[in-house]
Amino acid sequence: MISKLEKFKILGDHRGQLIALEAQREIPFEMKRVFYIYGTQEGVPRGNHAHYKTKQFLIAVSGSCKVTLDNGMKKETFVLDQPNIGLLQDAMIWGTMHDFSDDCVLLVLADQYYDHDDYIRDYTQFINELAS
Ligand code: T46
Repeated sequence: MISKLEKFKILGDHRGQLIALEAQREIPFEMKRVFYIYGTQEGVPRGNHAHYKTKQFLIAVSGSCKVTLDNGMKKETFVLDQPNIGLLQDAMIWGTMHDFSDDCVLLVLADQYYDHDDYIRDYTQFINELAS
């Protein structure tokens, strides 16, 4: 199994819903960076890369999208369609985010600061790195 969907507790009451995510509890690492993707174009995927070191936790806090993870041997596609569901993308896992709904806001929590050199953007290089 490359990863699995994690379900968070919803702390709701008559005023609405609230979800709390804490480092080393719901999120299996210390967070250093948060970014979010929205206003995506129909049929245009994002990602298509792996990271040497960075672990990421992905949550569609609005709308839905799919995430395909690939460990070089097999691929699994996950549907993120509820704000109380998250998915870990570990280091050295190729990830592609696709099939975004118009209203999708994809929140990403990461354990590393942004580093251009942490990216593997070429799939053949990714496979070679796994083998080395
Ligand atoms: C991922 C998917 C879901 C920064 O300056 N800081 C950042 O933290 C990030 C993530 C990006 N950028 C800059 C780098 C590019 O000039 O923002 C621009 C777009 O980034 P990128 O082409 O990497 O966007 P995506 O959607 O292909 O990938 C991003 C993340 O990089 C990636 O880790 O999983 O979102």
